[in-house]
Amino acid sequence: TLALAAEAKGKSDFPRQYDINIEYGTAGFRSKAEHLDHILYRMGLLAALRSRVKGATVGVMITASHNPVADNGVKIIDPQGEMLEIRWETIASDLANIKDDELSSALLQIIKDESIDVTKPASVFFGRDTRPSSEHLSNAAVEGSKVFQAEVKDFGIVTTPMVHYFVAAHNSNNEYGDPTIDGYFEKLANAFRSFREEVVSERGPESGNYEPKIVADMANGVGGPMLKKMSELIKDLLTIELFNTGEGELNHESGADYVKVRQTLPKRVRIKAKDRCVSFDGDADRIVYYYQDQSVKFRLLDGDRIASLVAGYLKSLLDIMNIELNVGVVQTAYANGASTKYIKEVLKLKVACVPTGVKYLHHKAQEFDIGIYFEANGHGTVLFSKKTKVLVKAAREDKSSVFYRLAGGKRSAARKMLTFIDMVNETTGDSISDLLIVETILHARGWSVEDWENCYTDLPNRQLKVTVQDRNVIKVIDAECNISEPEGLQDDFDRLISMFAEGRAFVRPSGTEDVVRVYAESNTQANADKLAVHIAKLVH
Ligand code: NG1
Ligand code: ZN
Repeated sequence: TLALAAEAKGKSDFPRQYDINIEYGTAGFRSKAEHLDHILYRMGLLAALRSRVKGATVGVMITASHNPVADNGVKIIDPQGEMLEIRWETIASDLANIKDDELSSALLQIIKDESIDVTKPASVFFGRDTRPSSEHLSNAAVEGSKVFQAEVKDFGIVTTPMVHYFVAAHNSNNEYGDPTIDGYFEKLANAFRSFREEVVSERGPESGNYEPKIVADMANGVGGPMLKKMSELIKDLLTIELFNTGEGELNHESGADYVKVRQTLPKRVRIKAKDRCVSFDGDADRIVYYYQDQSVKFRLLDGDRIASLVAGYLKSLLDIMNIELNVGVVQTAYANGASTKYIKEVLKLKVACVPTGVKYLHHKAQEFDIGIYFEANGHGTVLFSKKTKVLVKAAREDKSSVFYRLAGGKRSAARKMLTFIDMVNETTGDSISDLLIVETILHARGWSVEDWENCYTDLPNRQLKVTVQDRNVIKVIDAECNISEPEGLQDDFDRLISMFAEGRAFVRPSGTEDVVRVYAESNTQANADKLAVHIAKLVH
């Protein structure tokens, strides 16, 4: 009867009006907002089933991240705050694309296939970004979950990583943190403060080249109000000057994606040379750093830089503690070749390369004791295994008197590492958490943004988008570094690439937009641009 009721309500209130096929992609469903009513309703239904399968709370986030304001999207968050299991992505896509009068039978089929006991309780957390369409779409999803008798908690306008956090914290019986908006801010702010106190008690208030001030572009998204809240909690430690906080159009000429892809300053920010700047994306799960040097040249410090900074610092703490762990950095083909080289050759850490999409990075990072994953676009976080947490806790209690001084340093490094872990949103990339992490490390190192940049020199690179008839005729292999279809195209690429010094290039169909993405890098910007244009022509 539940399935029949769901079908009736779907037909009457959230009919499938557009005969467009839509797939659960890199980050859930993304489309024009007006095409999504029935998708959201059905995802509300599905989330309630998913919750019953797992016997735990799941999350639903309504956002299209960095995409234009007219778009929207939805993704389901699994109980530990991770992305929906890949097998269920197919279930979600199938449910999204059926006709209205097939809904009841499709739901019954899922219930049967997954042996779901519909009499069991279900619980779903909701969050949404600031898009004008988000409230309506969120209501559609809430309706779906309610029809399937789930207990619903709507957090309203929050960042994507906050919803991941709420779900994980709630399902951990609050061990991971308090599953509330205040709980989230307190956890991160307290860790930021404790870390600072540890460093200051060790070496005094002196902080070298580090300036406790940043300029922040919020892309007119949810980051605006949320970072403002964080900034009030830590204002004695860090001054944050906020721009694009919601007065203008979402993601328009601003935000992490705009800055990263165009390699330029966002509009409507006021900065001076050498100011340390950040941009968030629309739902605040990405962050990039940048500054303008003395010659007014734009300098970007992207996700690869953050990964190398974090990896280098955590390794230095492990060295002090004298703990051997399997530490690795997970990247995608978009990672700048210079960063990969630096991590392997200077930091002497492992690097793994996986296909685009947080789920792949996250899973791979779980294979390490400390797995640092970042997409070049600034989405990433750090994962710590149980073993790591146990060993570091033991190091904190090390009272060996023979090497008392040594043990003191070890204990302090262990305290720092544990506080650091508290500052990290281990469920997914989180602009606010990542910002606190970077600021903490720069302060601990006594580094300016230029000192940070001096670790290595990026290879000039260029990204382009190409519109083609059907982007899915391109089939990629080797973590998207090569293509297998259309046949022969990779050979053409290889011939072209070999003509460019330090040349590297690849293409892949986007999972969130109807385009083929082109990436190229080479020894000079002119060469990178040229290589990208030539590759784009071959795809066209
Ligand atoms: P697609 O459109 O599949 O390239 C983009 C980003 C991903 C990820 C998703 C989700 C690039 C090149 N791609 O995916 O890394 O962040 O959006 O938002 O930045
Ligand atoms: Zn995002």
